[in-house]
Amino acid sequence: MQVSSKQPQNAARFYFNLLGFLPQGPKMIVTSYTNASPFSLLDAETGDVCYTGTLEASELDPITGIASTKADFSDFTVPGSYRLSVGSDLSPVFSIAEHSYDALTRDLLKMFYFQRCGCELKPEHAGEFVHPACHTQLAQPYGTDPSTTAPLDVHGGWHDAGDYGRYVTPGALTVSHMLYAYELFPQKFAFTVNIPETGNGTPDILNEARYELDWLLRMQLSDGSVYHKVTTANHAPFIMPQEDTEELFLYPPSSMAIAMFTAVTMQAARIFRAFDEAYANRLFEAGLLSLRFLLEHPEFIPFRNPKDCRTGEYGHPSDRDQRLWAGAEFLRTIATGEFDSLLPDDIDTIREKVFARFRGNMIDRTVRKDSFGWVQTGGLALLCVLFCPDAETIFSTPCVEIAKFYLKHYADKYLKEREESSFNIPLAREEYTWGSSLGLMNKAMFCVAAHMFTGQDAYRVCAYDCLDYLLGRNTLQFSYVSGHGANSLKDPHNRPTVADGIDAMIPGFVAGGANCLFHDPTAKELLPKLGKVAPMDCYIDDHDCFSLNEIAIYWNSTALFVAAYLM
Ligand code: 9MR
Ligand code: ZN
Repeated sequence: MQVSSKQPQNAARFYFNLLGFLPQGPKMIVTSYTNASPFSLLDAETGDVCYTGTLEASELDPITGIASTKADFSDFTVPGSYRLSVGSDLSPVFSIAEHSYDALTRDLLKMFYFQRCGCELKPEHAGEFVHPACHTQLAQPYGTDPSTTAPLDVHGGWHDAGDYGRYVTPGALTVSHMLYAYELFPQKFAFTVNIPETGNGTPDILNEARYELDWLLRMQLSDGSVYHKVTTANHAPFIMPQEDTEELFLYPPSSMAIAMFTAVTMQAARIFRAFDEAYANRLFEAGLLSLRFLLEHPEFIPFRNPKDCRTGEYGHPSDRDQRLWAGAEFLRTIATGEFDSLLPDDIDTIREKVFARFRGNMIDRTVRKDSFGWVQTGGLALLCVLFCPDAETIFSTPCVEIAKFYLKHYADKYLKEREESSFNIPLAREEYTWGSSLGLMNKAMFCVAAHMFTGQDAYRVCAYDCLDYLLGRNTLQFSYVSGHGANSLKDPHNRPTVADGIDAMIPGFVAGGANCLFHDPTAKELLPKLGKVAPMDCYIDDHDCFSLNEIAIYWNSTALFVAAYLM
């Protein structure tokens, strides 16, 4: 458990991004002063005053449980080491530096390598965090008889989170976050992260995404449907992955899994085309097969855990969000013309049907357009439409207008929420729930999209603010990213971390974050005892608290998207 602050008890408190600031980024530190006092920025070495300003007074905020003030020195851009001085109080030293987020971005990507299943993690790539290949046993389709139905080889992919399950919907989602990051700002991904494929001519972000895509392809059935997940019946205890040798089951297809598989294979086909044409064709054909299945099965195929299965459910009462996204990716990818030789004779009928449904879901207000999560994927459809060359021809002018409307509508809503927050972050009380890091990074991603699309700086600033929170500008003065920031995630709910006997935590893992809804027994018992009642305080760095301190691939991929854009 780790919640302590380096600052003395009675002194004023300073809440800031523990990784430091970028010269071109906004710069704001929250202080526990409550008056509109003057503040100054001091050179940490010489003590010289470099900048002066006045704190913005604020009132007690029920989300943070404190009254606080903001010191904004965004227009000061000189790299160096500084302290903030208010009254007789001095903040700890912090930096303004060009490369403040470079290592962070690399580690956020490298995390996925450590989640790899079905291959040995070797010392030359994994350092001390090695393990032999895991979960290589064949998997039995759930409810089938092994004497008549042969078990299948579905090795590979990433462990979803702190558990060893592999689930199609969050897997496809995470890959898409990575692919969009690459597709929208490829210039940011020239760096490598020392994985087995490094140096093969393909950027490492795509190499890593491909590890999951290969597994997704194994999860597809010959009729185009896709298994919802492959897991043991129960979560393993805290053991290393290679020790988890219980029987693996393939749980039945859901229309969410099929639609998300379709969407991500269509998107990946478009992006991998420049690097490996044969692979792109394979992805396209797999996507087309699943698309056909969706068209022939317009009904919702839900997924519920059978009674004897206790691993993650990733259920959802509708598949319209997923179908919207799948339709968008299909329409965009076929319009590139690059897969013309693979198109079937009835492509015009297929395109017409897909477009009609895409349009219906676009107009449907109940299908959310701002979400990049596994429950709702409408935000991905929005990215697909907005950043598509020749969008109006492919998606029709009214649909593009709808996408533009929602982009502005939600991004402006987040700006307003940020404006009203004493810590400058667009996170409402009810959003301090399981995976609040995703809630916040989702909004930051949306702001990145709005900034790219409109060029308006306020959206970029809001995205920085969200990252500042994740990296320490919160009431706990805690960085939710392991290995980044003086006070950072050390004891996550992550089986290998608990079982490996190594003291150090692998850098670059994002914790689920503050959650005031008491979703696990330890959190329920300890949070009130520790006096943590304000939503932003509701967090403990303890691996027992799975609803606060688990790690997950989609918490990393959203943070990766944001950090890479802003770095
Ligand atoms: O991230 C998921 C969170 O939004 C849900 O509230 C929670 C309970 O259904 O499940 C989380 O997902 C977990 C999944 O079910 C199994 N692997 C670990 C995931 C992260 O906690
Ligand atoms: Zn494994």
